[in-house]
Amino acid sequence: MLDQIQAVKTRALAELAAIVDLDELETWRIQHLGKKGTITQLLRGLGQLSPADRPRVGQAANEAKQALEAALAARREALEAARLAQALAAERIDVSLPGRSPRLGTRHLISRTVREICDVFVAMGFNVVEGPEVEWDHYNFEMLNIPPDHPARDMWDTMYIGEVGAPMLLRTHTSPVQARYMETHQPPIRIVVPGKCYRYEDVDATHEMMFYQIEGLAVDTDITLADLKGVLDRFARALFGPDRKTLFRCDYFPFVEPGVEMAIDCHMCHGAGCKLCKGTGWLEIMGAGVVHPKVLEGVGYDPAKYSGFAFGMGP
Ligand code: 2NM
Repeated sequence: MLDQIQAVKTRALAELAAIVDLDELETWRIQHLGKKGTITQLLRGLGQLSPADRPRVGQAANEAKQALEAALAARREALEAARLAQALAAERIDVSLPGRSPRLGTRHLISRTVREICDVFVAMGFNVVEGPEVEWDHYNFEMLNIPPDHPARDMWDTMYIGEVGAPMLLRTHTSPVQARYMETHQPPIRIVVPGKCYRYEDVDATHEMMFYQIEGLAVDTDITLADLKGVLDRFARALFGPDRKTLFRCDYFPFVEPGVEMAIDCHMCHGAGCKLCKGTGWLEIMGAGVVHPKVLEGVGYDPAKYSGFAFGMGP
């Protein structure tokens, strides 16, 4: 019996020495020290011994049990320490590593063009002004010399959104902002007005119901068509290159008199005529004109004292 105890102890300790993880360790514990474990079985067998042998064998069995328990505790401590060390090594974070840089977007092509155009006018002393996209018919049309039954209303396919005491709409151009600005400011005025505009359109690859416009307005004493031509010619050369030629032809807009369209010489064929300029050598880039005296009167300016020019283009 003593030999048997010694053999169980030796084998158990040898097995223990080979154990490298905590799950195996638990299996080992159940196998030797559990309810049906080897040592437990030996202790149970003591009852069958003679009273003379029992104390000596009992003591040996208890010593073996304590030796295994002590060895188990030591092994568990060592394995837990090893597991912690491994986890610390694996989860180690180098806080000195550079961060992953976020993917940056870019400014939209239209936004960039709007800014570029506004910057040219800002350099000539204009201020950038913005206003509401939902407007009264009053500011979008009536203040701009376009009364309710005026045939020029056909020029814009207007999206009316209802009546709130008076008809409301989505602005068809940014001109109502100029009207509002003139109502609340006195000349001299130099402003550019970028923003979204809305017209009822058949949507296709090149037409949307929402589009951008940039309009401009200068009002002062002694403003003439020559000022319009000088400023817009300077603008065209700043945006499209110093060699650009400009051409002004008659056009009609109800809020100006005279009205003009401005063209630049085609950058593809340099005026020779090509597909882009439809053989004309010129590209129309904006409408403009001398502000109609009725518009000036409507905002409370004396047309005998003040005059102005205005223009509008799509970015
Ligand atoms: C254009 C063409 C011609 C224009 C006129 C005004 C205002 F409010 F001063 F009367 N703002 N914008 C104007 C004139 C706009 O766009 C093609």
